[in-house]
This record gives sequence, structure tokens and C-alpha cells, in this order.
Amino acid sequence: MPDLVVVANRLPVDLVTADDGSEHWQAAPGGLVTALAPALEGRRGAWVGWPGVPDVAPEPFSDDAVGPDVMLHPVPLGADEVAAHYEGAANATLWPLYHDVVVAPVYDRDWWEVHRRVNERFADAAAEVADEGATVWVQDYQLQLVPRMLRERRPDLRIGFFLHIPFPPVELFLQLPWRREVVEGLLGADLVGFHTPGGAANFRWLAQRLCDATIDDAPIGLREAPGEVRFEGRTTRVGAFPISIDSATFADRGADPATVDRAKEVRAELGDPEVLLLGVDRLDYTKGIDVRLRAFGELLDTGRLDPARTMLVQVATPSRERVEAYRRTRDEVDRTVGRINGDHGGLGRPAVHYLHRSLPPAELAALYLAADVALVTPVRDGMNLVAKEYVATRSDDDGALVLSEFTGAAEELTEAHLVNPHDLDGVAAAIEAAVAGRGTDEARRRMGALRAQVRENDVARWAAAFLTALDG
Ligand code: GDG
Repeated sequence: MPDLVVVANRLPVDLVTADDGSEHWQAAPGGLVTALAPALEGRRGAWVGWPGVPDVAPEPFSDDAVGPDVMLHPVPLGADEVAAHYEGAANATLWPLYHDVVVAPVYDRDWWEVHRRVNERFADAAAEVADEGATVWVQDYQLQLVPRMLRERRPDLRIGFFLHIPFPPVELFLQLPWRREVVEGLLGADLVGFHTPGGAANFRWLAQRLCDATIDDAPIGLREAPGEVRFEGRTTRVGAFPISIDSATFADRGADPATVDRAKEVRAELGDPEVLLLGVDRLDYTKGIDVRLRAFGELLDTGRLDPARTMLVQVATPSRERVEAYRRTRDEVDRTVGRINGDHGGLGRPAVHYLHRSLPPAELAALYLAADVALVTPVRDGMNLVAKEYVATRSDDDGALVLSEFTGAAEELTEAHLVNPHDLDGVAAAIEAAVAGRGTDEARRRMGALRAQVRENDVARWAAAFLTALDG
């Protein structure tokens, strides 16, 4: 029986049907496997999650994605449940609410009922799988009700929860019709982790306000000094654990001669622009793709950047395409790219190269290395791993990062060109400054500091800090 059980919305592998109708498992997109692999290594592990397609219920199995010692336990979801729980309550209610209501959250009672039932199914599966006294680590906003449900079923377990997206300001959270249920759900855990101390403090305050819990008021530290919430005779600790990346892997890729060659080739294929800007995101309205496009467009309009010498590559991986707000965002990005290219592109030479697809990791590394400036301008983001991947890949200490203040990453990557994504003039000025600073000692000093930060605080440190605090 496993002594560490990960519970996540998705398994680390998806069930994929090939053209000939045969089915196989394939590593799922997203970095959760990389983030949790160090924690699972050497343990009798299990992973409970949905296999990514509706209406299938395979038996537990193991896969190379996480190694032979980790059993994968599929939780089946029907097509209606995917629509109501995943696309509805998770991605059309909680996601926009937790990202500062950038689009209006939809509060639908039927969705929530299904959401609750699905959370129960995950709690049932985890309760069945975990060994006596095991540690269970529940992941993210889709499963906030699980900790309490699981504790009711298995009081012997040590339960941790980590939220990968921002925890919102209290005034916004209070909109949620099921606000108390969510806070009580999370208080079922022994430790609730957030990316930032601010998110943890917001949650602690709400536990007092909504559940009449007793709380301490000490400042919450980074990876240490969690706050405390006493509720129904138990103590839940709430802490800040900024997630990171496997920094060494990105640094190795950046230093690999094959990546260096490919980066040169990419620039040549793009027509050897003097300045190359880069954006890489899931196509999501929180990522501020429109912000950077508008700022870039204005810099070209006003002649502060020369379209004959400057190019922006924007990679936007398709995401949540069945959710209406995501379809609208895609249309808006398409339109803005079209306008900029119509105004400033030359024959065979667009100002914005826009790729609406996912690239292989090696190609992504080459782009990170090729780009003079990375533009990371979300209007709200829990952490943002792209910012960390970009700096970790810069084996040459060149390059510059323009980074939104409204990302978790901004609290650590303080040597970036920090911007308020709502201030278009400020974003444009920061892009201009980053471009102008290319190759200077000051730019190298900044990139060196950013790289050192990410090298030291990698994802293994994140997982170890959380699990140590959970054990303590
Ligand atoms: C959530 C939170 C938090 C993107 N395009 C390609 C590709 N990617 C990879 C990136 C990066 C990942 O996707 C995106 O991670 P982010 O952190 O930027 O954003 P979310 O997906 O929204 O993640 C976020 C994170 O959870 C972890 O807690 O940081 O705040 O929203 O790893 O590299 N990868 C490849 N090709 C692509 O085209 N191979």
C-alpha cells in the first residue's frame, strides 16, 4: 500500500486514441509530473486522477511517466460531469473568481452539485488507496472540497493541499455562494499551501470570518513560519511555498550545443531580426497576451521600435477550447495579431509570428535562448513557470525579462523589468528599456541574479519544503 498519495484532477498520463482506433497512454501536458516526481521518488507512491477522457474506467496501472513504483488510479468522469465539474465549476466559476474576476464568474447551482459529487468520488478513491497513516497530497482548485471529505473517511491520514493558482482578495472570494463550504473543505487538511504569503493570509482571515475559526496573526513566512487556524478541535497550518521548475534541466538544455545551434537557426529562419521578443503561454485570458500585443503595436505605431528590425514570436498553446471565454480570447488575439501585421508586416515578414500550438520541449528551449526579451504580462497568475524557464535556460546570462507584478514569480524575480499590466505606457516603456539594454553589463547583472534565484529555488526545494512542513 502506498505511503504517499497524490490526488490531482488529471493523471500524469492521458488515454489517447490513435488513428487506427488503438488506445495508449501518453504523458499529459503540464508540469505537475515534473513538480511531484522528486517527492514520489523512492516512495511507495500512488496517483489518483481523471484519465483525461470521459466515460472510461481503467484498472490501476503504472507508467514510465512516473516510474514503476507509482500506481496510477483512474477516477472515471462522465461527459456530463466533465462539462459541469471541470469546464463549469472549475474553469468558469473558480478560475475567473480566483484570477480577480478578469471575466465574470458563472455561479451555477447545478454545476456545483456535480462538482461536490466529483470531489466526493476523488475522496473515496484516495481513502481506498492510502495506507494506514499515509500522507495524501491534494492538488489545486478543482479539488478544494476533498481534504475535509477525506478526513471524514480516514482520520488517520496526514493531509496536505496545495493551490496552484492565486488565492483571491477576500472581497472577491466573498462573492462565491459556496464560500464557507470551500474554506471548510480546505480546513480538512493539516497544511494548506499557497504560492505567496499574501494568499495564505487571505485564506487565514476568511477562516475566521466565515467559519469562526481561531487564528494567529503572526506574519506568514516563505517556506517557513506558517500561520495557524484552529477549527473544530484541530489545527490547520497555512503557508507559502512558491513552486518552481527543474532548473538544472533547463540550464543543461540552454547550454547544450544542439540548443545553441537551433537557436541560431531559428533566428535565421525568422529573417535574422535584430531584436527578437517572445511570449509563451497557454491561451488564457489571464495571461495578458493582449496586453503585450497592444504595447508592442504601440511601440511600432509610434516608431519607438522599428518593424524592419524587430519581431515578436508568440506561442499560445490551445487551452479549454470548449469554454466560451476562451473562444472569445482566441478571436481577440487573432484580430490583434492581424491588425499589427497588416499595419507593420512586410512581404514574407510579419511583425508578429503567432503559433497557436504546442511545441516540443527542445524547440521551446531554442526559442528561450534565441529571444532577446521574454514578455510575461499576465493580469493575474499564481506563479508563472515560463518566466522561470526563460531565465534558467539563458546559459549565456544574456536576455531580459519583462514581468507582470501580478504574478507570483514577481515576488522572487525582483531583478526583472517589473510592470503593471494595466498600465500600457509602463509596459511599452519597460519593453523599450529591455530592448535598449541588450548586451550591457547591467542587463547581464540582472540576468545573473535572476538565474541564481531560480537555480537555488528549484522544484525539488518546493516539494521538500511542503512535505517537511506537512510532517512537522
Ligand atoms: C498553473 C498556474 C502556476 C507552454 N507552452 C508550451 C509549453 N508550455 C509549458 C510551459 C510551462 C507551462 O506550460 C505553463 O506553466 P505556467 O506556470 O506558465 O502556467 P499554467 O499552465 O497556467 O499553470 C500557474 C502553475 O500552475 C504551477 O503551479 O505557475 O500560475 O496558472 O511549463 O513551459 N511546453 C511545451 N510546449 C509549448 O508549446 N513543451
